[in-house]
Amino acid sequence: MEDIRKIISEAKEKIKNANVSSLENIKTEYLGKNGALTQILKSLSSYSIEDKKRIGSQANNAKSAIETEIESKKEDLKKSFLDEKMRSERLDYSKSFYFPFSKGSFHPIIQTIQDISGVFKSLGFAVGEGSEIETEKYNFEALNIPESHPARDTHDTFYLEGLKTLLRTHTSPGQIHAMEKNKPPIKVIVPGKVYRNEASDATHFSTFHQVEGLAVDENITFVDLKTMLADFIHKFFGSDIDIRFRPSHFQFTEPSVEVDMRCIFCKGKGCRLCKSSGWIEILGCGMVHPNVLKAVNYDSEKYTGYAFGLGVERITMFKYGIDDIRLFYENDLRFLKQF
Ligand code: FA5
Repeated sequence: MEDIRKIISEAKEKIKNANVSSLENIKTEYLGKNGALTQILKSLSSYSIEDKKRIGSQANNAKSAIETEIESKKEDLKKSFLDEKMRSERLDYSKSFYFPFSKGSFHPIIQTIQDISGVFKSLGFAVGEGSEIETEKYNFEALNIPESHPARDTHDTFYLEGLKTLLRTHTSPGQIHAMEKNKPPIKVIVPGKVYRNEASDATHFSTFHQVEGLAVDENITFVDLKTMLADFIHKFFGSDIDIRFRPSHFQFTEPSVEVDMRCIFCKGKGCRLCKSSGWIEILGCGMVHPNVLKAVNYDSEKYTGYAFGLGVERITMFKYGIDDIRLFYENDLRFLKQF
């Protein structure tokens, strides 16, 4: 209880002195996945029922109090920003228009999706489309994540109120749609926007883009996946890029792997962006789990396949040396005009 009281007063003090970017960091520090309060809530299982109730309710009150403080600080910052903007950007209505008008351009993320799609097309993939609103069946069940499976908790899902639908948390439902609509052999990518109810930092955002990939045929092996991905990465970034394959876990692939790129910001020495590891994760992948093939009535004895999902924002950050994912979504023309 003493720890919780300390956390509240420390957080309030930090929020009082925060600016726009440090406010997000404070949110992550206290309320994020590994935040101070989240840690306390996670540790509750080791307490007696009485203590669990007492500490749990205090921790939840503290969480709401910090959230309220952050929201009210956000409003204050927004107001002082707008006041300042009004003062500094008085429009001169007497000025005439400048010709020619600027035509605008594609957003860097859309450009990257087009570039990524171009490379995959050259590797024999078709380009498919998915839907941002999905049902639990496609986002979870058909992907071998049954109801009440703990893997659902890691997805930080936005459910749509009153409906049995949600904002897709990854592009992997695209695998199921592609298999339902086609018979093997299949070789397709599905790019699109995904949503997660999670705190943002330099490499995480609550709305981001992924490119899903799926190949199903007879005799597809893990070697096909590995060589194809290495081929893609070298075609996209050039041959001197350093990547590593790291064992991982996804419910819908077995075995599963994540691919990291050596951090270009610190050249692998360790920095804020790569969380001192020298590597940044860009994609998850693996061999399609037999249960996923069975969910679409494919013969899992006859067919095998690989699947992957890569993070478009991370790839764009690497491509152009951008050190904060939030820049993509601030709509600052000084940033966007560089692309
Ligand atoms: C998935 O979403 C799996 N569906 C990927 C997959 C597909 C695995 C097919 C196996 C087979 P993950 O949550 O790790 O996995 O996200 C994949 C990639 O999206 C990450 O490697 C990262 O590049 C990017 N990513 C994940 N969370 C965020 C976020 N909050 N902000 C920006 N990019 C993110």
